[in-house]
Amino acid sequence: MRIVVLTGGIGGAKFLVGAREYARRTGAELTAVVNVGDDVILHGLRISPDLDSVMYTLGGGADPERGWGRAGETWAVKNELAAYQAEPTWFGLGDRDVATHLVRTTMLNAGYPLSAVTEALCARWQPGVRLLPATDDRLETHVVVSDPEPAAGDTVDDDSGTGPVGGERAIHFQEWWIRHRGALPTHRFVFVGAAQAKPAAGVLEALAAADVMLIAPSNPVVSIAPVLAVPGIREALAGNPAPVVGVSPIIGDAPVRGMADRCLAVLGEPCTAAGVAALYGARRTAGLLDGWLVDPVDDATRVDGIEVRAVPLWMSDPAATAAMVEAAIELADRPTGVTG
Ligand code: FO1
Repeated sequence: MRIVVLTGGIGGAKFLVGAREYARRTGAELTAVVNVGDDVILHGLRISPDLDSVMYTLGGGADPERGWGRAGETWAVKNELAAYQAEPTWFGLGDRDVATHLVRTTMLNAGYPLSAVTEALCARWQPGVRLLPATDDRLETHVVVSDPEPAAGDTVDDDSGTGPVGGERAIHFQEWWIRHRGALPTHRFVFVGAAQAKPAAGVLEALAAADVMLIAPSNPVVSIAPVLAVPGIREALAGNPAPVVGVSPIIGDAPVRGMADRCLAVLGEPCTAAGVAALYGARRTAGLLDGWLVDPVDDATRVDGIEVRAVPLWMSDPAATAAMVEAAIELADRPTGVTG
């Protein structure tokens, strides 16, 4: 069986640990298509937070408390940059992590696409999952906010074409999240470069050959939407008759982790399992999903055209997460009683 997972963020990395366990047990082949909208160039280095979270987590090198960056990290580079007042000082680059960004940036500058760079980095980490960036092209998530106090180190970029108008400006997602903790008055998210981006090498082939496609319990607005914004990816999911099953990132009225509640509020969408399923939509009404896994606390969730099943969704350990994945595959195999 060939399984393709659309994923991003730290929740997505944890989900892949369970998916890998399931794949090892069943002999399935696992490919992850990973969000690059969080990517940013800082201090001359190309940083790919979601690819790195997945790579470090699956490779046993992630910091378990933070969820991002390396275990056993030290911060000499960060402190030295701060001593030079080199902005942005709100973004912390760990010493071990810097080595990854140096290798990535060197290879990109030499002309290798991000997909090839990722494969090279994974030769060290042996994640046991094929990791593909959604695109090899530049795609950055920017956030249009009410103009906060201008300050040194601001990273303004409004080349989205939908760009800021009077009293608004676009800032990089990392600035919105890390520097401002998502607390600025926020109007919309823009995936800069998405319209021109092409799926990375291997993405369309993996989706066409998939026996089941899973959407990880990642942030639907800033982790999964940028993947689907790459022209051709949504169409590839829809064009493969194999089932698509999503896993809710919301339990009750709160995200399993991260800032999905804030992002959904910006879109005016409810922070519920049903709300996120409706955002993805049912395949039979030109959306994506055949099936949707929710937590037992959301057992009452009903979405027209989507088969909903309840299983515990707390990713407390790899075995619990593998059980979630198994339930998703079972739902894909036997979607019964679809409503609507
Ligand atoms: N998150 C923070 O809250 N503060 C940081 O200084 C920070 C630095 C950082 C460096 C490299 C990296 O790969 C991730 C980093 N993150 C940091 C996490 C990141 O901002 C987000 O959690 C992800 O982009 C969301 O998936």
